[in-house]
Amino acid sequence: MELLYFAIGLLFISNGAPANAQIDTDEGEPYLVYYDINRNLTLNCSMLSADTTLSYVWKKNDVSLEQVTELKGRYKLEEGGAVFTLTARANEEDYGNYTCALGADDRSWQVHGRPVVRLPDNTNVVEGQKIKLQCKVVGKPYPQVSWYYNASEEVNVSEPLVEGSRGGRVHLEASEQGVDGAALVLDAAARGDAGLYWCRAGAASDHTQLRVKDMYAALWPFLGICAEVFVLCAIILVYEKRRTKPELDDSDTDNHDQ
Ligand SMILES: *[C@@H]1O[C@H](CO)[C@@H](O)[C@H](O)[C@H]1NC(C)=O
Ligand SMILES: *[C@@H]1O[C@H](CO)[C@@H](O)[C@H](O)[C@H]1NC(C)=O
Ligand SMILES: *[C@@H]1O[C@H](CO)[C@@H](O)[C@H](O)[C@H]1NC(C)=O
Ligand SMILES: *[C@@H]1O[C@H](CO)[C@@H](O)[C@H](O)[C@H]1NC(C)=O
Ligand SMILES: CC(=O)N[C@H]1CO[C@H](CO)[C@@H](O)[C@@H]1O
Repeated sequence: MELLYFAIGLLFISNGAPANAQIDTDEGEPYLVYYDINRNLTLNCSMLSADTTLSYVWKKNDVSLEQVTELKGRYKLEEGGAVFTLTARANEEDYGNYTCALGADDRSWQVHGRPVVRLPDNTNVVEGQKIKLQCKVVGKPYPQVSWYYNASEEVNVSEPLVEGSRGGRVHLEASEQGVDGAALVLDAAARGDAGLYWCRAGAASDHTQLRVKDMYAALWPFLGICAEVFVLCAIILVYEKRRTKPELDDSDTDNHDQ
């Protein structure tokens, strides 16, 4: 069943279609529907009924729509109550279980926000230091986040990164926003750790290019300045010596004169 949901989900993703669920299921299982955050959400419950006195009863998470505070003034029911449409942009909190019933017939949707993930384009770390990559996830319920690594753009194969990878230097933690496994900590970065780090959630993925800087990279300009100062001091010293020597000779002769 999970696989079927996933397949339906993929169907929506590949079509880029708005979440207008109109597939029929016999078992009364909920449809898994993805909506895009900041876009529309429409659910079509249109059913045929001989009894014209019946009306559609809609619920979100078993609560009548009128009583759902986060939906107040943000939706409309059309076509005799059969079609639910958000009149405002869908937000992250619009996910949940939606049901509609017409007499004894009912339909249900498991509505999920389509996941979007974000990583910074570039990440730098000094060799030997620890780095934490934060994968920002949008779309509830938050999906399972996984991490992969490619050594470079040209390498097709990717290495899955899990807790304990890289000889125990990789740790997966909850991110700042509280999504499990959405933060990757890499201890004691080595030069060979450079490459592409991918964060994936459902069909969404993003990557960051990790650069590992030479431990002495920051030190070189400083050493350069030190060397410069040293050479300058040496020149001044030599010059001073040359200049003071005759002066000393002068004073010596002066002393002799006195
Ligand atoms: C979203 O809804 C608005 C207003 O109801 C409509 O103009 C727009 O075409 C809809 N977009 C999609 C992708 O369905
Ligand atoms: C809802 O479904 C019915 C029956 O399939 C169809 O006639 C109607 O156009 C649909 N409405 C929307 C808004 O998709
Ligand atoms: C929606 O229903 C599923 C089972 O069908 C359940 O696991 C999930 O917790 C429900 N979600 C909410 C927000 O109630
Ligand atoms: C990488 O994958 C692309 C398309 O999937 C293929 O064209 C290319 O030959 C592959 N490169 C290597 C080195 O396997
Ligand atoms: C070139 C490239 O990006 N290769 C792979 C890197 O890892 C991702 C995520 O696993 C793959 O989708 C890419 O094919």
